[in-house]
Amino acid sequence: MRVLVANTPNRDFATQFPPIGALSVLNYVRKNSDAEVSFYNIDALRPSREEVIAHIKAFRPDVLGISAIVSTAYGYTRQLAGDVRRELPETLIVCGGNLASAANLLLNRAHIDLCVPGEGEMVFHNIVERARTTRRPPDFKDIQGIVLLDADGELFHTGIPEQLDPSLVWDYDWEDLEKTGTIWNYITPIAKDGEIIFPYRKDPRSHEPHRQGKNHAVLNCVKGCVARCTFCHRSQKGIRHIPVDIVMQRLDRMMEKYNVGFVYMGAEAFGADKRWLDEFLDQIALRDVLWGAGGVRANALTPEWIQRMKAAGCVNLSYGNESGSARMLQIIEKKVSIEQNYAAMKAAIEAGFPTGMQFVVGMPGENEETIRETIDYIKYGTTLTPNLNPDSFAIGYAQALPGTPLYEYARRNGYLGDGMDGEEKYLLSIANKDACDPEAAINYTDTPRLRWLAWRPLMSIEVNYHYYKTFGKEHYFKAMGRDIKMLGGIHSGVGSIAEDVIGPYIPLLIQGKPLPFRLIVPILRSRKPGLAHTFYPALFYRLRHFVTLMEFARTIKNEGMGKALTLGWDYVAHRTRSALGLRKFRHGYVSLRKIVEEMGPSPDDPEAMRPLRSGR
Ligand code: B12
Repeated sequence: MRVLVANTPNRDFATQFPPIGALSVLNYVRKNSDAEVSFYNIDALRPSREEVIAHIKAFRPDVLGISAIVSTAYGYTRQLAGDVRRELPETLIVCGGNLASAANLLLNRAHIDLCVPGEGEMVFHNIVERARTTRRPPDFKDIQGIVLLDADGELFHTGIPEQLDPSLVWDYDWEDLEKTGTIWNYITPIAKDGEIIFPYRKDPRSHEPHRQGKNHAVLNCVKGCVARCTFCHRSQKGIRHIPVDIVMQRLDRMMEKYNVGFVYMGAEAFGADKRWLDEFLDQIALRDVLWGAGGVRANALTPEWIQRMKAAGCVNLSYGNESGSARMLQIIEKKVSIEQNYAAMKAAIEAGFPTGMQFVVGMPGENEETIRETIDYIKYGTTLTPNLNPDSFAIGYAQALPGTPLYEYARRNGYLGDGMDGEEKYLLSIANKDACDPEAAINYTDTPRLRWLAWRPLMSIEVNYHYYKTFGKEHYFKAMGRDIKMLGGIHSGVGSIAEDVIGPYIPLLIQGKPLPFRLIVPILRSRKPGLAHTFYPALFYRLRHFVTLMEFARTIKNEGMGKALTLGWDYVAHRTRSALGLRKFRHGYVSLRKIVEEMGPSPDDPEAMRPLRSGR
């Protein structure tokens, strides 16, 4: 029995977050059967379409498992499954990962035989065992955790199986990455071009002699989350903390075998369980590694816990701030108050962490006032200390993904077109699209698209100028010059023009001097014209009332007069509608999940889709 698991390439370059979902499923089958298993790291290797098919044909899998952990991988998954269906008709094609929540499309339109929307280890093992005798999807109906088309072609959900005990979660073998020659994409030197990477370089401990030459890696320790934000998708219920002794065994092996001395906690709700955190901090402190924690909830850690984390080697933490508006935090069902959002930033910055901020704008209900509240919050968070970069915040537009209330809101309000055709067209339109790319995003607000597009540059203009006014011109440009390379990492935009446009002038910035004004034209002509307001904060602040007009001009330049006029008409139509009091968003500021639930079950949905639509 030959089993191949492959992942999908997301974004322009491979992530450094190891494909732990795929590897855990693979390792579970290896440990519980005599099947010959192999991993194909398409995300890291970035092979061409022809090379992918040649690789899979050479392996001749009986079962191919596609690990599609983001729903923006629909396009790639459909293409891959189509190629395999054509070349290897005997192979059973299974799709796992978060995309599997779009089972109606995958099974009816994308050549997938079986979808595994939840935790895959046990389910995939059962599938592999059953595939020894049959490849007909209806013959898998008694195996829990699968969505398939039954003998009548009807969608059938076989039920949600038990989840793994926390001690068995993410039991993967790094050697599977060694075998694919991709391990050094995930175990990386702590220094790049002679500079220790962000955020570790901000902590003096990272420069201690005994840490030089050590490697960095992701350490996974907490699966799931305590919250259910309405734009966020996860198909598994609740939160599980991997027992600390197991986490430490895994860390010890990484330190011993791969010379790891720096780790980033791969968690979506780090610090939610204080008894676990207490033991974790004691144990990790003994290992003298430096580490960062992502996915911390703003109401999870007191300043005392943050100080303890710092003492145990933590150099940074990051929150899902999402919004500076209490009303939008309701819509998002963040279960965090605006006061907690403010206090969280204060606690992290006062601990000396270079904590940046992350936001989602454009959820239903967002308007000029809520954007203003978020601008004020970012101004607060980025000027708590002069040591941060004015640009240390990221803004993504709300992106509807299957299995989230936002997706159901979009679907039920006609934003995704009709039926499966509409859904497929939408998923193909966001194929490999980032939330920070508004072009692929849908405007769910009552604000005209031109103004909605202008919100993000307006936020940067206001926040940059506030920093500039707070700490002064010289400090502003020094911070820009100091972090230009670091910014390359965070805001790939700056990195891209750093070399060819402003490169020679970085020394000027480092002296606290502005860029020559003549550079504004090449920057505006570059791939990231929006960076002009980063380097000319005072000028763009004075021009802030024309930011919508600038979006109009940018649309003419990038997409032509036709598209710009369409947006112009949309602007007039929106303003007329709101002048007449005709609003799309006619709900109170309550959880979007509640708003969708009040719409009742969607009439045209097969029963089997219900658990997938509602997510966890
Ligand atoms: C690292 C990461 C990234 C990396 C890399 C992703 C990658 N590897 O390709 C980067 C930064 C590129 C990224 C990008 C995005 N990400 Co991201 N990312 C993550 C993060 C933090 C870890 C990913 C991971 O590997 N998790 C481990 C998971 C997959 O393991 P697991 O749950 O145990 O896996 C189980 C099941 O999924 C299943 N399974 C998995 N594979 C397989 C295979 C088979 C055959 C079977 C049977 C089962 C199976 O069994 C596994 C074991 O139990 C997750 C959050 C999280 N902690 O999961 C978000 C997450 C995956 N990302 C998310 C999103 C939304 C995005 C973006 C779309 C956001 C955006 N629009 O900009 C972009 C992609 C944009 C694009 N261009 O396509 C969402 C996905 C939701 C969804 N339905 O799509 C997540 C879940 C965060 C969230 N909660 O919202 N991301």
